[in-house]
Amino acid sequence: MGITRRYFHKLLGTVVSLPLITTCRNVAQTESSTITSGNLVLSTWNNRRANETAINSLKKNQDLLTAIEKGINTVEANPDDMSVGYGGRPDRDGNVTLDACIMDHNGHAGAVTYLKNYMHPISIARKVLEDTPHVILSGSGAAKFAEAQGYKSQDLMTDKSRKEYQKWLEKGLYSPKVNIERHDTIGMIASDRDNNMSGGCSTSGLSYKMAGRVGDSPIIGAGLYVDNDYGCATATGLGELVLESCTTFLIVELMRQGLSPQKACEEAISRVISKNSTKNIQVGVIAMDKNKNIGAFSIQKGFNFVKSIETETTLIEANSYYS
Ligand code: SD4
Repeated sequence: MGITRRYFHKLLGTVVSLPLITTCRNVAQTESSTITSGNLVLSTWNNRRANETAINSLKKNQDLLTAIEKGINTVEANPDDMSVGYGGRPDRDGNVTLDACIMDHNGHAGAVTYLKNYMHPISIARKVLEDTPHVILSGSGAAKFAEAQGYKSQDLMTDKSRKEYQKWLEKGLYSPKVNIERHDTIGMIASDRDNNMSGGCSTSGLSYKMAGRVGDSPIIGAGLYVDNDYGCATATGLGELVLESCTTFLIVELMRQGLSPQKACEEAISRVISKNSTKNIQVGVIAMDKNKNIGAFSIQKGFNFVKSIETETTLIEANSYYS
């Protein structure tokens, strides 16, 4: 059933060789932000409601982690988003397994991986950060911790996701899709009025993945990275590629070395491309620096993100390597 990882890499085929800092085919326009002060929230995909929830929370002077948690909670509870939380597509054994992480402006992080039956992994990840000596709790240990924290377990499948899964079982082919439905995994990064930055990321991972598979989203430096002195970044798409290139750590490190968020995003995507043939695979990234300049880039066309400042929320189409 499905394809093996080795076969998958074979499918990826010829590697493209690129110089260190590349000139991308499709030059970005998200180079700078319109604001240098005030609250700013960016989220992957068209997660408008999440962004507005987060910016409203910041406007009320709630702290960054609360804003991020509240924002991401709206997506986790939405049964129509089939890549996150409740209603998320299951693994190939029919279990919805969730990954999430959160990172604060002090550089501390909490994460849960392979968590079953709890709707709000971002909240539990925050508890890991705040109430444990660890960074990651996984599987049954994460569930036990969630229960001890007062979270109630529940079935996360909906009629729709169950029906889709039954249909999928007829062929049982594993083929990650580019830009599924365009309202996918949520990665959120935010900067407050003091220019402190934090971020969070939450997903049900790739549909019909193998049981036990953990993606990039809960891994610090892959799905999310925050360095309050320089910037932060989050990623979405085919997690294996993000994991193998430490994509968000790389973006922040490149900003630390002086690249703008846009150039850093382009370079990090180019690194992914340089190691893989990119037909039919998608990775999208967003980033911001200490001065609230922003960047975004993806391999394929079709990746978008939302940006909220205190007065408005805008959906922005990211530029991509392939047009
Ligand atoms: C994963 N990166 O588990 C996630 C999936 C994703 O939009 O971002 N989908 O690989």
